[in-house]
Amino acid sequence: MAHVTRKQRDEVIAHFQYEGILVKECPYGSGHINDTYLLVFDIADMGQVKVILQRMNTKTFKKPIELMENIVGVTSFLRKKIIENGGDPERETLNIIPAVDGKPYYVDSCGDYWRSYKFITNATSYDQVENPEHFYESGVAFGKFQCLLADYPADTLHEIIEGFHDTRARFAVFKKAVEEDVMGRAAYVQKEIQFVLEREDVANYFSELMERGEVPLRVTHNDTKLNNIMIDDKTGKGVCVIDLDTVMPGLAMNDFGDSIRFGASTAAEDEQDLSKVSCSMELFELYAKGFIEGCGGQLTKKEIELMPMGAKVMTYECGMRFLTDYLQGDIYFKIHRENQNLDRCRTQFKLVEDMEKKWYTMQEIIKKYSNI
Ligand code: ADP
Ligand code: GN1
Ligand code: MG
Repeated sequence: MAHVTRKQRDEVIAHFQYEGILVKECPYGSGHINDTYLLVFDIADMGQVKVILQRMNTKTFKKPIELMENIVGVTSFLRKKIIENGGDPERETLNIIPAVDGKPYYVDSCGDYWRSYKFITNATSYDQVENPEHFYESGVAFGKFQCLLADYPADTLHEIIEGFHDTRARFAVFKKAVEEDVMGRAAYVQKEIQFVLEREDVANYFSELMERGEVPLRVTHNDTKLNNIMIDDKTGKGVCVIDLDTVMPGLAMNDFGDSIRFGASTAAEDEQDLSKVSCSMELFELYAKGFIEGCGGQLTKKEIELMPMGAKVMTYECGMRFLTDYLQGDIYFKIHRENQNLDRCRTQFKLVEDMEKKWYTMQEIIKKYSNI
């Protein structure tokens, strides 16, 4: 998408229901998809108030109006439940700030779609685990999120990205990207390509189980990385699950697995020194305990048993997506340096290999928690 200009941002800011004087504005966060800004307003009597402003990525989210319908639906549903449970709806779910015309988004004169949220204060989103307790708490919160949405009317949700975690379909897209090789990069990444091809069974695993009706579809988050949750600075608890773009019917094991892929890694997602990358069994166990507890008894025995597989499938899928994007010329995930998607792919494959080595341990850990 084209670079956001100053003039464009001024126009956008004037079209949301903001109060006070704008005193600060800067790019914010480390998401790979949307363009996120932090705005600070000075409001008489209230002091400084922060908000999040985002340009939605319409290359990724081709139906932004439907996307916002999903987010309005999910956040108002969560808001009701949070109030019923005596929680604070201003902090425990995203709060949309409407545009001046009352819509939950604004379309600017360039045709870009924007939305805005209240900033969740006194909380942090982490790119890597700094305190293991936070990771456990993020598991509890992502588990609870799924549990709260258990009776959400799934048929009212638009499928925002078709086949988002259909790993088998992503495998087919990957093979096509290798064949087309539009950037002439395939020759340099033969090892990585082979890594994917040798594991076609991993790509097919959940699709086959679903076809056999062995696991239920639930309303899931589908992008449960640690930086998509706000951890309360005081209590260390997961106060709010954010980045709701991909809330869709999905598999519990994938929500579990995507958190492991990102948070249980001992290194950053784009670490270049692969000797630093492994899947920590301590973090795996902490997260498993938190997630299973957070789900409050709703998971079936089979879903719990398949959690190690969720971790492997999500890590393999994500690595394959990074490699596909590298082959296609970095058109999906934002990059900040050359070969960043290739580096990201390599960390994922290192993690998959490490999980393969630790498979027995992962299964033993999950067994311990299968009766909570
Ligand atoms: P992306 O889809 O690009 O990952 P996110 O919605 O996750 O976009 O936002 C990017 C980052 O912005 C998050 O990781 C988080 O750090 C920050 N962020 C988003 N929404 C809020 C919010 N309501 N309050 C505080 N920080 C937020
Ligand atoms: C993207 O939006 P963000 O940065 O939280 C991606 C996820 C990937 C993740 C890899 C909509 O997440 O699927 O797992 O990058 N989101 C989308 O870090 O594709
Ligand atoms: Mg995000």
